[in-house]
Amino acid sequence: MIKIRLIILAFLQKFFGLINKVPIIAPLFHYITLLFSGLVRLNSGNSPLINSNKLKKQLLLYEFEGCPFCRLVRETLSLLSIRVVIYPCPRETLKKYGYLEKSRFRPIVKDLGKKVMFPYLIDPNTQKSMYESRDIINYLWEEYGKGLKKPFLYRVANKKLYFFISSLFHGFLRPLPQMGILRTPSKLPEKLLELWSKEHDPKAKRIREALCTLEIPYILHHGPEEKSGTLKDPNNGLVMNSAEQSVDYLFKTYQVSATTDESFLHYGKND
Ligand SMILES: N[C@@H](CCC(=O)N[C@@H](CS)C(=O)NCC(=O)O)C(=O)O
Repeated sequence: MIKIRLIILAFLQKFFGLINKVPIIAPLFHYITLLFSGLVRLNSGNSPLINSNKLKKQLLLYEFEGCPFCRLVRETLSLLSIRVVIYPCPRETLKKYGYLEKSRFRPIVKDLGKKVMFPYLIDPNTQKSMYESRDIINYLWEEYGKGLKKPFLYRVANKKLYFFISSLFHGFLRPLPQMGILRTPSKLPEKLLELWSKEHDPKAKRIREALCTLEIPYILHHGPEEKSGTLKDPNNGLVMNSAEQSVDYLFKTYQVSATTDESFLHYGKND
């Protein structure tokens, strides 16, 4: 069963890799797959419930875009409208689980929590830190969402069976290494970039994938101050509203060498 999934993923990786090189078709392909990756999750994380941007200290989340468990946590942050600093930890290789050597932020998680597993949340307001997506979600509701009603679609999307099915699509729809799966060596910007994002929004997801692949830390906002998909880079005084333009800018400005390129056929837990 797992082997079949990996063969399908490797096929899609090749196929999408080819499509991604065709200038007219590529943007359409991105739009459709990004749109479906939100729909498959029932646009969970849409319609913010509160605005807790007034939090004394910002939460910190170590995660990566290609990880379905991390998505669960971001959906909840988006729904509760909690601002968070994202430290992207894409994989260095598909071959080994929990591997780190050159990663920018993975070593921090290993030092702090003793495991290389994602998502990992730190809340400096309560001095709490934790692994396990379900524990993190429960914590966020308990700490920041008390008394608020969970929307129906959010509840369905969080059911274990539904999560299992949707996480298959998560990989099938966005299978390329530079979609927040494998790292690309980059320059570390001096100041944190800022992104306004609703979790299901295709534009915002495309930009998050690029920031993740490049291991660029950023403040993830969910508030109404800017439209979802707005990226600000205070290092160059730039504000961008287009996903294509932002992704292009990020790779041109910060990439220093090639993205790790591996086939899902080499995926293993630790070989
Ligand atoms: N039960 C954990 C599972 C977390 C998990 O397996 N995360 C994977 C990514 S999807 C991971 O950290 N893999 C190690 C790696 O990517 O090297 C949760 O719900 O958070």
